[in-house]
Amino acid sequence: MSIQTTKRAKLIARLHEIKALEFGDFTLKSGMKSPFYLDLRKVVSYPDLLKSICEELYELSEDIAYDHLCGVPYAALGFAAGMAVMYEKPMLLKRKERKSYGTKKMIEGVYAPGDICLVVEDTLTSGMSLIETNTQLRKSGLVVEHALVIIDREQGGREVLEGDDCSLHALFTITEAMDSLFQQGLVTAEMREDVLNFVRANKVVANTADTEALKAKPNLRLSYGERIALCQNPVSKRLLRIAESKQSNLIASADVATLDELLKLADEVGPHICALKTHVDILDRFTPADGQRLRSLADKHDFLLFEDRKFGDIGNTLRLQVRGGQLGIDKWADFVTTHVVGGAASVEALNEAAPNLGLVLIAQMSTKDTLTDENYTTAAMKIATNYPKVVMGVVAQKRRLDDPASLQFTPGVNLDVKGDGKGQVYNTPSIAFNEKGADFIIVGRGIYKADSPLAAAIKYKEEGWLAYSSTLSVLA
Ligand code: 5BU
Repeated sequence: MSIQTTKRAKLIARLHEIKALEFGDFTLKSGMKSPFYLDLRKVVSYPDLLKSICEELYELSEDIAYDHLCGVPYAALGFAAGMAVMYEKPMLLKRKERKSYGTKKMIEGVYAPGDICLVVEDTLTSGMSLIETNTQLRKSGLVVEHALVIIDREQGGREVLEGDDCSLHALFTITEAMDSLFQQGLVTAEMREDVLNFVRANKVVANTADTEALKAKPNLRLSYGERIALCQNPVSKRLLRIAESKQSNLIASADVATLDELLKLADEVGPHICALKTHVDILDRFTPADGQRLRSLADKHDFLLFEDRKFGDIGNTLRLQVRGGQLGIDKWADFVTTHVVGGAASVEALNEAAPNLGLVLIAQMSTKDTLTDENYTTAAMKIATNYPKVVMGVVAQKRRLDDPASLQFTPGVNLDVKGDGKGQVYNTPSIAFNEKGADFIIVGRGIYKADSPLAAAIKYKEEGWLAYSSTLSVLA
């Protein structure tokens, strides 16, 4: 056994000894029964152990360049502070309470925009609290690309973090911890199996090992979290991560006439949406600098920017349109719509010109006499699935491809009216999810024309989430 292995084995044995890792019959906060209980907060009472863990975490981070350390409050504060003192690394403190939109800072400490922050967490389950910390740090101008955790419970958090562009470095996975305890004679084979079966059966999101199994069950309606692992497009992963953490599948379509109205609406409904859809060519004024103002709001409230540009031209023109012009779409948008009337070549051309933009193909329109017939829609959806790294999915009114890695965006959603007298056909969120196969609903006038856009956004968010939740299959 190498020195390295011995050190790690001792560490896990000591965690077991102080009952930071306990086995038995536990009832979790959710009411669920668990055969083990993990509480690394106890470690602060054992300086020797705290020190060894900090040493190990530091070794794990040796190849990562960073300016600051930040522990996810509260459990990981001791570890981040320990590393900061032992290795003379500056630390930042993230406040736990939500900002009440005053001047109260969420991040304490001295830093400059663009500084790199390494995040430290004790245990990783769903990854949601880590993501909340990452989001706050990023909103404050810091760059977050890596996270250190002591124990990864292997319940899918790694994939959730991937969707947040954050690489995970774990000291132990729960499998490694259980194997080591078993080899040291500290747990029985049966106990090890119980724990591992429990974590496998209680995935928060699917992990990579489940990918093939999930693909083999195409008719299952998977959760946003589960689909993060299946999607190859990085913007899709981000969108799914936001949907899961904000419990919102609502995309507000901000078809207002002026830039001021757009910015106001974005700030108002921002906390309740996963993306803001724009048509910036209808605004009274817009430059790429205004795109950056939108970007700041998107970062502040954690939503993506979806420019509904509906490209549809030959490759050379597409390239000029996406990169040039007065709008500078590729400088600020996260994803865009494109018609595929020009064939797969248009997808390739757009991707070549703007490789970081997610593409959503218009497979079917919501108007009553649309020309997107069955053949066209099927062909468009085929192109979508042929380019999984580049294409996020389709705009459509009916799901025809059961590929959980491909997202369906459904406009034409309104709770109050059936049409607009100009061809638009409306359905409710419930019909969009239950009958049309939507993954994300797009609501325009239902929100920005409402007396209170904020109240309307909350209503559509709640209806959308309820409708989506009712269509979920439980991951076996
Ligand atoms: P509404 O106000 O909720 O009707 O706005 C719907 C938005 O979705 C609007 O910006 C349209 O341009 C967009 N849309 C649509 O309604 N139907 C389609 O088939 C496509 C886009 Br593609």
